Amino acid sequence: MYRRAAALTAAGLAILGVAAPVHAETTNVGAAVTVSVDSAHPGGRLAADAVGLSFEMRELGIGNLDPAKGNMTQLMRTLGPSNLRIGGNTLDRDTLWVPAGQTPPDPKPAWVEDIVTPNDLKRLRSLLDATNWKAEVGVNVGRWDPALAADQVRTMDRILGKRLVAVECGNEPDQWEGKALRPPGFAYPQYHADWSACADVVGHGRIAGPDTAGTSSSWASSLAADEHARMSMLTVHQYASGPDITIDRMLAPGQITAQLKAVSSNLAAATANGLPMRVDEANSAYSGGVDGVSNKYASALWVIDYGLSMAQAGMAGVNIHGGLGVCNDPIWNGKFQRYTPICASSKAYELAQQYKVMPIYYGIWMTRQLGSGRFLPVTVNSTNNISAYAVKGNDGRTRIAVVQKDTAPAEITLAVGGRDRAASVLAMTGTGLDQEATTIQDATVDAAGRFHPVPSSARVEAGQLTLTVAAGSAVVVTL
Ligand code: BDP
Repeated sequence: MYRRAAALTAAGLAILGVAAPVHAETTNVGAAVTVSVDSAHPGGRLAADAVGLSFEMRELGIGNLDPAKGNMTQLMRTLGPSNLRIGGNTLDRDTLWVPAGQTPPDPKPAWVEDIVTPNDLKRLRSLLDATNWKAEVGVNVGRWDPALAADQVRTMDRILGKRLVAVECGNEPDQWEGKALRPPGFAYPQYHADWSACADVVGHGRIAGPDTAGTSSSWASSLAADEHARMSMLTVHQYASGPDITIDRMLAPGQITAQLKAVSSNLAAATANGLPMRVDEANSAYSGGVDGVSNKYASALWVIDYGLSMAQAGMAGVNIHGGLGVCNDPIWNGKFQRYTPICASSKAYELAQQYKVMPIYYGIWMTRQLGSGRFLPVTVNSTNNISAYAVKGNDGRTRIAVVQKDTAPAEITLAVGGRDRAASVLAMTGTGLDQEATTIQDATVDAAGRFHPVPSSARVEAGQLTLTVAAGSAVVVTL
């Protein structure tokens, strides 16, 4: 397994542009890399909520996402306002909606594991208000009950109000047949009929779907063509790979290209039908993630590339999926969610909703530092495994992210043009791609969920800024 070749100094990098001495660790710096930013041709938008979170419906049913407890509120504030999607397998398989004033059936149907009530939505509303996030919430269509669905939607409108950006009609319908939620032969026409029944209840203009497990599923492009007038967003799910993923494969240059290719047909269908699109459930590996990969530092590098590449390709956003159980333990029904950005270090902490963050959380945080604006074309002049993104912010600042996945540090010159000016730099580093330790500017998220890494200063001179970027690291430069 690859290890970072050189330890970092406190600042995390040497800013050669201000004639800082090249420190010892940079002596094995590889070939020079130039990243050229074309400020004259702004392209597609980076939305402020482009990289959000996704959780299972069960988290509502078991009392999680509670702003009155623990540090979830602060962990969401630390990321900054975004999109919280609530659905997943537990939506259709396990979750029963129980209307206000009613008690759960006794005995409960055998399939019911979790019960969601209006009180759970009130708690969610408080969390969304406290953090300034918005939510997409699912309705159980796998086990369809029109009266319950209508009550849930009315209640969501009343309680979540403007915080509800979209309703999902069921999770991963393309797997319902395999999960025995539908009879053999369940195909798009049958699904379309089920979806229409849900849409009749939800109402027009704010349905996100179809939330297919198949990233390239034709059900998504068919639904966009058939139902765009009743939809607000096209959604599919995407995991970088399955249980066979390795760090090397996750960070290989072809990985993101393959993920972009997998969404391309549905993204084109969304665009052709005037719908924005989100990958509203995403992570490194389905079936709960892979120990040693999904829960290690390498995942933080992958998610920066993933989130920014998807947005640059025209996706409205992605939601990184997780579960609020004990880190690296089975979370529900014996299933792991090793890819989770947020989890508890013990059962006691889980119950107190006092969480720690995993490496991928830091990667999400880095993507969030690019803010909102328009992507600028970037050319990376190198054969190294380095990627770069630039955004002209709505605030006028230019922000550049560089993800350095090589095994040696690199001297990277950012050719940004323009007058001499100050810049600031945030560097994310780890002790090894296969280790958990992750820091940004040597800082970590504290127990309260607060995070205030202090940027390094740098300077653009003669249109250029040169950084020595550690092996296996990422930087965000703000001009
Ligand atoms: C997705 C499901 C989600 C699971 C995930 C996984 O929507 O509930 O947690 O797979 O397999 O398909 O980890």
